Amino acid sequence: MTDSPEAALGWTPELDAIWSAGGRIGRPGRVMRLDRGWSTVRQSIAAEPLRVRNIGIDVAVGDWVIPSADGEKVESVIDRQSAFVRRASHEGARAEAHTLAANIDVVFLVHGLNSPPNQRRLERELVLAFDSGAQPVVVLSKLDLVDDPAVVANSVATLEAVAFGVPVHAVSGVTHEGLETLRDYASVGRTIALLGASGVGKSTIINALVGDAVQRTNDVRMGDQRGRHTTTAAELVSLPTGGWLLDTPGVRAVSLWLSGQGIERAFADVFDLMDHCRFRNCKHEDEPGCAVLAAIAAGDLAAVRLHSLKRLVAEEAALEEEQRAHVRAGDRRGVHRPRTEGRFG
Ligand SMILES: Nc1nc2c(ncn2[C@@H]2O[C@H](COP(=O)(O)OP(=O)(O)O)[C@@H](O)[C@H]2O)c(=O)[nH]1
Ligand SMILES: [Mg+2]
Ligand SMILES: [Zn+2]
Repeated sequence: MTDSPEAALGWTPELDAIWSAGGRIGRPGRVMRLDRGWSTVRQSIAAEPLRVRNIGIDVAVGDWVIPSADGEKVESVIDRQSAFVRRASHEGARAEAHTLAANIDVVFLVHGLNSPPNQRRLERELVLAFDSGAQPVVVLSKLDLVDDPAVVANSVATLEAVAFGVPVHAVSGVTHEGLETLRDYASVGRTIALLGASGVGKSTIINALVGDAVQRTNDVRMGDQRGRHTTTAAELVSLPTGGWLLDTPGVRAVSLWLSGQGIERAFADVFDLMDHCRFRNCKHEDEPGCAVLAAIAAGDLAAVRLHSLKRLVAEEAALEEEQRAHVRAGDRRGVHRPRTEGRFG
């Protein structure tokens, strides 16, 4: 008898190493769905899923968990390889982190070709994607709506200019052009998620990948409500490619938590320049020997990109401050110190 969960569910050598270090206790299963305190857990592709309770434990869709011996509840959660973390609503209190989904391998950052490419939005999404630990991939949707190939090429190039090696693909969820490329990211056991503004075509792409119309477009057909499907619980949906797709009632970029490392990766070009500023505490405003300002003056760096970075750093600093307030208030959650600290004076 083997204790090893199937790779088809997304079990990886990294997860196996963590489980082994803990003594290979119990039998790990993946949380496929969450409903009000209950997890639907699959321990193998073949077996029926278990329904177990989440009592006093933070469980997210995509987590690998160990159910208790009696199968009643989630005993423990195996360290997440990636996570989407949401800042809960403020409602008078302080912002609080909450994990929306875990162990996502690839996140599609979806933008519509029917509107001008938005570098600022993409920058923010890239930061969030890198923060999560998932691999970002940019998807330009609604390819069928654009007749002029030069327009597509311009949108791709504009986003590539801030994506630094992150792949950019143009697709249509309607004609399915370009969809094969997306399927390649969803091979056996791999988990993908989509992030993007409302209306960019996420549900349409999901429908096309899943292969039937179980989902969920906002299209209301012929005056009835049949096109409207409301996803109420987050779940992992199986794909014909053997991969898994995270389907949620809505992961919005604006509601995700910024945590530091993502900024360094999404703005690696600016950070590389900052290493060459004369003063270690350069604010990149008017200091002599500022390599960032020199690059802007030389036309090698867009000034808006520095502004974007400063805005995101400020936003992150505000979040960190709220988190510290939590800790002072007795919350034992660890405080992450961003590497951006001190680099903007
Ligand atoms: N022509 C065309 N329309 C699309 C495409 N993808 C989505 N749409 C339309 O755009 C609207 C929003 O799509 P939806 O998938 O619900 O977007 P979501 O909010 O990101 O999930 C709907 O009216 C879709 O029919 C596409 O590739 N081509
Ligand atoms: Mg949708
Ligand atoms: Zn500087």
